Amino acid sequence: MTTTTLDEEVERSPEEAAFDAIIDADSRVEPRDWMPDAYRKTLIRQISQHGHSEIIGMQPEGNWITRAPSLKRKAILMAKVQDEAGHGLYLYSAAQTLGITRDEMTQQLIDGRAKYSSIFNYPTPTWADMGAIGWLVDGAAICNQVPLCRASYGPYARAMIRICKEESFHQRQGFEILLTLMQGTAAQREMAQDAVNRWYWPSLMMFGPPDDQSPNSAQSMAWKIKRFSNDELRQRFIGMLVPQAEILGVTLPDPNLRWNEDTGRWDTSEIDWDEFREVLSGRGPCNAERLQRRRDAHEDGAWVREAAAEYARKQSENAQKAVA
Ligand code: BYC
Repeated sequence: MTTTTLDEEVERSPEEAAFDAIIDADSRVEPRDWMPDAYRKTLIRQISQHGHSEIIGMQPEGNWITRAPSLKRKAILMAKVQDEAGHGLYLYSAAQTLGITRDEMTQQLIDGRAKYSSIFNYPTPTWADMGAIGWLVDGAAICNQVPLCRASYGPYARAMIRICKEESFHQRQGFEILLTLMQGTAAQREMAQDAVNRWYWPSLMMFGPPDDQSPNSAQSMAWKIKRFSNDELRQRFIGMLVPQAEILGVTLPDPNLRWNEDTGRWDTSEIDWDEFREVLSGRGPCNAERLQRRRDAHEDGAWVREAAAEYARKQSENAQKAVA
């Protein structure tokens, strides 16, 4: 972790020593504390990507708001998508405390320079996809994000607490959609199984590359931003899914999935990491569509930003006149 040799100890500045002490004590780093540039950079990278994922993540589900099968389903889906907008805003605010502006982050996203979660580059052709996203995608998000509530950077950790509470509701609503379909007609059961087949593997990819190919993990764990490795969390997620799949009556689409008593781990088929790399490099099924939609929304919203800026300018002009 932050263990140092005697030589390094001599070279450490008081600021560095104070930072290391916060990390060692499992305490929180706050915006005004000194922090290494690389720590700041890593947090900006992870938090902004996380925020972008929430914002782009509104699209696959937004696709179904007008077609939800009942008024109740529509109201629930609208609330969920609104929650995701809120998560994006908390995360952008947390990233802003590190010295990047919201405009810069937005620009990085719409220019295609910033990553967002691979999972949102897959299509949502049926209503059952809303169930599979809630159960699998939000389920994976919870596994990944609960440990982030203890991340060493205070504003990120605090944002994650509220986000996780809402993600639990999202996961349950997805489970309930699938349960309802699985108790329906043969066609509905088939639709639910088909959605699970399509979302299962991409949801496992959400945890990131295998540990031996994850360039950021070791340092992020030493800094206590990440508390568990990508593979550890992926294993935990599979362990959570297996009994839930049984209750639902769906089959997880991996013939090699079984608990290995000797290793104490789930044996699985090989994840298709080529597909993951393709999606990350912008060649997934919906990458172009998702980014274009985000760019269009940004352009369509230009008048709102201009009006808000003009209103703020007038307010400040009036305030200055009042003082004079
Ligand atoms: N997709 O060294 P690694 C949600 C990148 S939102 C895309 O392991 P790290 C929801 C990674 O960024 C879910 N890129 O990285 C929203 C890195 O590239 P750079 C989003 C990925 O950061 C709406 C490179 O691969 N959740 O749940 O240590 C509706 C090497 O990876 C992915 C978060 O963002 C991926 N799947 O670990 C419903 C959680 N995986 O940046 C639901 C916060 C890896 O070096 N983030 N990459 O160019 C994290 O926990 C970590 O950033 C990750 C990756 C575990 C994702």
